[in-house]
Amino acid sequence: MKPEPSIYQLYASPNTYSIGPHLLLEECRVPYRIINPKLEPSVTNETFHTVSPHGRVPALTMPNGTSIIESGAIALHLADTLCEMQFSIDHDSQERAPYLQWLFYLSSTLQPDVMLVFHPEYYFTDKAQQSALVEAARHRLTNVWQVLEKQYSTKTHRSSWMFECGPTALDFSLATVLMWPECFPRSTNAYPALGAMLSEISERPSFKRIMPWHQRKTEDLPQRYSVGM
Ligand SMILES: N[C@@H](CCC(=O)N[C@@H](CS)C(=O)NCC(=O)O)C(=O)O
Repeated sequence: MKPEPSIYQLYASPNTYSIGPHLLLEECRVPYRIINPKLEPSVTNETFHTVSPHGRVPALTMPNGTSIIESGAIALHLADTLCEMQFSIDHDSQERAPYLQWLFYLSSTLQPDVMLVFHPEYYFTDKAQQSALVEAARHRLTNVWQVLEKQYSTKTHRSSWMFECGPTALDFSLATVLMWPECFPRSTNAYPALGAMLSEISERPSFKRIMPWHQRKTEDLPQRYSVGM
């Protein structure tokens, strides 16, 4: 089926990197539709693979028909263009550069080792080699979590968010990974500032609305249609 380009359409699967962009669509209260594609390589879905060349989620098709992939880019774009920058940092703010830095840090420094923790089979068929790779990746994540914990615990303002202006695409993107205990070499209690940010996000109506689907407690897709659809 060809997707209708008249509203935001997020290709998403439960409990994946789709959560950050999904939260932002909910927060911004724009009409959107979730498409849950089959991710198995054996399933051919021409439309999905045109939008997402590697067949991965998330991918976003916008009302003007343009599509983008990469959770960080989708979150940044949604935060910049929707809700009057409510979940972004202004281009002329001194905090814009650190905001971009940390968004890229999540994609370029945190994500590669997260992927290794979940998918050692992409690299080795041998189980012992897979375990060693997971162990090594988790060990490398120790440093990353320490850096992020330090950043969230030593800021000069008192809120749980990275930036004083309130929650941004950065917090929503990071919260996704904070919900995956597999990525933590030690108990998540060792990261109280990150935990405080996650618990604040989990109080938000957007989180409560979408997470039952991501946690596979319901089959009902949390999505919002435009009036009359
Ligand atoms: N760098 C991409 C990673 C996307 C990604 O790997 N998504 C996973 C789910 S979290 C996926 O679709 N896996 C299916 C596959 O690789 O076939 C992003 O941040 O969006």
